[in-house]
Amino acid sequence: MKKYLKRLGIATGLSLTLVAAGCGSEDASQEAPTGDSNDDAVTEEVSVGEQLDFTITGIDAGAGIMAATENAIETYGLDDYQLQPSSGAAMTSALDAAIEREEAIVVTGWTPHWKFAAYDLKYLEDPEGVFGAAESIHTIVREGLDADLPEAYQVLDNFYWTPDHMGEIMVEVNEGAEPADAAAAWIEGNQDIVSEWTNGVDAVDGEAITLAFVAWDSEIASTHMIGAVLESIGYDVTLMSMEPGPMFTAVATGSADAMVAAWLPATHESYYEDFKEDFVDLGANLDGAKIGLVVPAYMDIDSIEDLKN
Ligand code: PBE
Repeated sequence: MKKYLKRLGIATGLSLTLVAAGCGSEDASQEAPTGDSNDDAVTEEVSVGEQLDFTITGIDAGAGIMAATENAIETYGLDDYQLQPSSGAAMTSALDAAIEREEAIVVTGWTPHWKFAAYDLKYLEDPEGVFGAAESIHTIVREGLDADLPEAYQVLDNFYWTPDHMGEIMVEVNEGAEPADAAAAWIEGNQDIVSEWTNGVDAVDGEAITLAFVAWDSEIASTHMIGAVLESIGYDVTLMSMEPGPMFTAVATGSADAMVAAWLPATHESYYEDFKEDFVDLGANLDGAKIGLVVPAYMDIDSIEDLKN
């Protein structure tokens, strides 16, 4: 594989520090030809892969974006790379630490997500289309919910918002708010939108409903929000956090009543195909979602293909 020759600039803090330390030693200054500028001293051959330690920082192993990234590694021939599983929270703290030092990092990223408001980031282009085009997030309920809890069914069927709406809750939570508090504040400030989901729906008297979700930042926001809306019309709401496979299983078997966290058509395609006969898909609650590989804007690459260099 032909290695890409990279001229290190200010952005690659670690290498610059190493070179600077070298220059400070007597040996290095003796070896350096007279008149050598600092600029030349920081020119090195470090491939993008080496800068990244051939690691893609991932999230929880069952996430759809992890399977898609394995597929990208295969499709783009990124044979030397490993996909490091972690969690959504560990991924964003690795991103934060790398940006703090202006180091190279590539993460499994998705929109809506607060990280795009907090940092200057970019998606790597995906000319092979491995990560699919725009995604929608669907609301899925158990068989029989329309008969058993018709008011909840109506609200869940009506629920539709935008990536910006979801983002407002995510940003608050990232800044330290409890998800329930951030959801309540959003509902308070967006009565016009929420009333479109609840208008004409009768109040209920403490009937129990359980919502399954995975603790991804986006789904923490949406599930707490819609849970609070259901509480506002009288439901006794339980939010159950679980892994992605169990989330789909729970709604398919009826151990959970609903979820608002199915990313389709691509991200959760395999889970969806496994269970689609056993639950009811109420369609999109959000359009314009996206998954892909994400890097800090200061990195000198634009496409997943560039990871090979
Ligand atoms: N995500 C957020 C999930 C769906 C929601 C993109 C991390 C996934 O990859 O499965």
